[in-house]
Amino acid sequence: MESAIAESDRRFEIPGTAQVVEGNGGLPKVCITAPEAIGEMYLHGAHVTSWKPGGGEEVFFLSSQSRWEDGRAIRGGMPICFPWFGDKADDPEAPAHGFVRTKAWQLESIAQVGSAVTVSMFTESDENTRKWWPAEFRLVHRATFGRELNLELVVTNTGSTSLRFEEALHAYHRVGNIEKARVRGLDTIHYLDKTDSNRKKVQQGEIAIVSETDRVYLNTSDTIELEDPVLHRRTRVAKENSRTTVIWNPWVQKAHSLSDFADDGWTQMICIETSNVADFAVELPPGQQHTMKALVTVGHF
Ligand code: TA6
Repeated sequence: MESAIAESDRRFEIPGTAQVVEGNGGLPKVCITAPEAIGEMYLHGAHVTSWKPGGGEEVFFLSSQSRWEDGRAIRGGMPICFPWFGDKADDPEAPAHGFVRTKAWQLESIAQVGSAVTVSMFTESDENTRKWWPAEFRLVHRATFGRELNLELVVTNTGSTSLRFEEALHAYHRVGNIEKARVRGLDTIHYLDKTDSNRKKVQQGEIAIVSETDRVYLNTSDTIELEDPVLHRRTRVAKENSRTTVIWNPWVQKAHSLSDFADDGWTQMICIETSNVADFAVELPPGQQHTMKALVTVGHF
């Protein structure tokens, strides 16, 4: 009896470039070895866990203590938050950041596009999703692994009533030393400070991480720049159809409180999240589609 992974590989593999293999915890993943990039994407949560442009350094942080099991989110890489962000406003029992990051998605296609590879996965409303969220939807995550990482999150309202949802590409960027890194592109932007009862504040200048940082920057479509003098790397995140950016570092105590995160993990990561959350949740009429895009590029200095 052919395993589901072997069957999937037979259907979608591009010899020498993309395979479906067994990953951590026995979870299926797509492994990409394209001329311009190496990468990994799990069907569990349609979760990008690795991208190495030009075969060089890893761009994403992945927790050494992450869980790899159905019903749990992978810690690191790029989890997808949908259809709500953080805690569900009207249901404290609901899973944080929604339900699509903890479930198996289906592989739609793998395609070679020039010297890059595009992987497309989807998930849809079902009896489990309706328990938390009585809506009909189809969600596609399309990731193109090349010198750049091109990400699209496509929501289709397949029902007969309007949808209201939040979404985030909750990317964990790897840094050499968080205390030396700087984030630019949010100067003068208003933000909600989740470490201070969601008080509304204004960003002044670049961001330096000096304590637990958990901020939702509002009404901004600007490109974010992450400067890392330890890895001599400058990462840019440009976006489309996204009006909020979340910046997160758990620092010492919060890192210690997370069971799937090493105590010193906070020194090597920062989350930069292309999103539509809070007052910028998306309203989507029946039959309509919304596509949020992010383009990640990496330069060295
Ligand atoms: O994106 C920032 C945030 O919402 C923080 O509040 C923090 O909780 C983080 O996400 C991680 O959430 P998780 O549910 O993955 O532990």
